[in-house]
Amino acid sequence: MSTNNTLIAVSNDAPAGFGLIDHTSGQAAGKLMAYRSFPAGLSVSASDNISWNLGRSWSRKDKRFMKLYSYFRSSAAYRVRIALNLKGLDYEIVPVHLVRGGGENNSPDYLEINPLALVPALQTQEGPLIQSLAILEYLEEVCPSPALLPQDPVGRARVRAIAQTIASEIHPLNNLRVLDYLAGKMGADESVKLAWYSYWIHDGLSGIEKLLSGSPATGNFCHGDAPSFADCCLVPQVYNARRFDCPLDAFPLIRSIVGQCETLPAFRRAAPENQPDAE
Ligand SMILES: N[C@@H](CCC(=O)N[C@@H](CS)C(=O)NCC(=O)O)C(=O)O
Repeated sequence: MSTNNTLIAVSNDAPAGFGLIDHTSGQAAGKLMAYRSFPAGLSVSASDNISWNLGRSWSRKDKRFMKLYSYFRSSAAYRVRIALNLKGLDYEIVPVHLVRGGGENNSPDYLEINPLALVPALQTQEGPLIQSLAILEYLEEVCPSPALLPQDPVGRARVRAIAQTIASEIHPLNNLRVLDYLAGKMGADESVKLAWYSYWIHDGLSGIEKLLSGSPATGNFCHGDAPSFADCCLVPQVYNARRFDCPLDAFPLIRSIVGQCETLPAFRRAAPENQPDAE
């Protein structure tokens, strides 16, 4: 596959310091990780080993490049972990415990990264990015392949609508701070809290099941036969539902799509139980 004028983040095994690509041979160490637009005149092959140092090197060795502030059970962080894995990007997990000591997300150090005291945050060379859907959009722009949005505008709108339905209509109602407020300030006991949780999961996933079953665009995944932003959001939401024993019998299509996603290593590696901070 020849990819004219396209290049490349970097490099698993690059030697210390990155040399410029030899434009004639295309030789350097490493493996294709991501694409960036590149000045005209360069032609490289996706199978070439390349590293890149034009002032904005991306390196697997240089873990300062991308750090994901994450909590293993955070479904918003889980979305980003899936997208990073699907795109084959390397990153370092920085665990932020949401419960211990009143929540490390409330520490002054973390508030410098995300003043909203929420995970995830993605630290890039350009600074920290927050809000999982904004981070997904960023990743799609800096690393368009493999695409997590369809090519056509209607398809893109549909995928974003499913992702936003999960991220905006379901997840915020069941976030930790909301549950803590219910229990603390509103005096809800554990059973009321669980009833609240289950109700909003059921209500939200009912809507998603309708969106999926009512559209010929649904395939093995939420949109067609490849994973998209929608699947990055659906799988963590279903993980939350299972964690709190919310019944999923009424959602056969959701269960089938999640099953399909879970066959992919990118999804499995992103799962809470496979995180370095899993408990
Ligand atoms: N809209 C945000 C939501 C982020 C969010 O709510 N994160 C949760 C974990 S899933 C969190 O940090 N909760 C801490 C808290 O509620 O105090 C996003 O998509 O990034």
